[in-house]
Amino acid sequence: VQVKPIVVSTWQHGLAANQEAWGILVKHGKAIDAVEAGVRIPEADPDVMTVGYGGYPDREGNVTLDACIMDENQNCGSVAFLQHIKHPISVARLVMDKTPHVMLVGEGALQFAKSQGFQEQNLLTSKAKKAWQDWLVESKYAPVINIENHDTIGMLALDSNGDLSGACTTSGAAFKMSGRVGDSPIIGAGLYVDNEVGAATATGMGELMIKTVGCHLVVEMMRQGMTPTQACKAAVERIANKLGDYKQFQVGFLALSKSGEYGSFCIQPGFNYAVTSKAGSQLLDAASILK
Ligand code: SD4
Repeated sequence: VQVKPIVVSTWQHGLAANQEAWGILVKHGKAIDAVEAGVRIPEADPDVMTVGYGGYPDREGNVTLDACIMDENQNCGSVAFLQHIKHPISVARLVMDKTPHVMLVGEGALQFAKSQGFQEQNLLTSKAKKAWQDWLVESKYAPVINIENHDTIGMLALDSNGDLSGACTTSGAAFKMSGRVGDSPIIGAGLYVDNEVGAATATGMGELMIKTVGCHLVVEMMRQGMTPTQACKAAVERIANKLGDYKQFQVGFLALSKSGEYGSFCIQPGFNYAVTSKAGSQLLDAASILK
């Protein structure tokens, strides 16, 4: 059975994002173009409160965005702590395509975006502002993350040429400390692609993915012969065994192999992911440690 092209992405909002990516893949477009176009859908959607426009702000009320992208040649681009720009993934793409660097952050990332023609805009919707004001009533300044607020989109695609790429974009943990950067813009933590082996992306409490370089770990486990599901499970177990009381947290990994096999694993039940191929689209529940 010919599995390629295929695209997978995290959470329910992945369905609409995959649809956009699929429009490119089905016309024999490149995986890198598909993943960029795909994740722009939730970035622009004000009802997706954890990515791009409409994302929850930090505890000062500022929406700060993290994103990265990686192609089949190990090229990558990333932005972190970027404000006022609706499509951080496209800025990350231009960091990859047009600069000698991998990461730009904060004011420098914003200046670069503006130099490339991106317009500054207010990303804080009234709905997100209200949620922040509600949070402020009890504001606890401990860096604790609600599992409900972990809805980053990570997308992985295998194109008809057999090439893999990935993209990841988020407004990060809701009501995070100002300046906090999660795993999503960190190559190897929130996203990793190796065109010989496979690709992985992550969602959940980013600090845990950074501490384990989680997505790189998943890809390297696949290199050693694990299936995508086995590799995701091994990475989740690494986190669970080493990093404290895992029952308090959610992390989920999603992986796609060079042959088009996909799999996922998480700590808490409730993480789902979207798969789109010639067979159609479906939303699947990830297997979890806790039941
Ligand atoms: C972060 N991993 O900033 C992101 C949040 C997330 O689904 O995944 N949300 O830690």
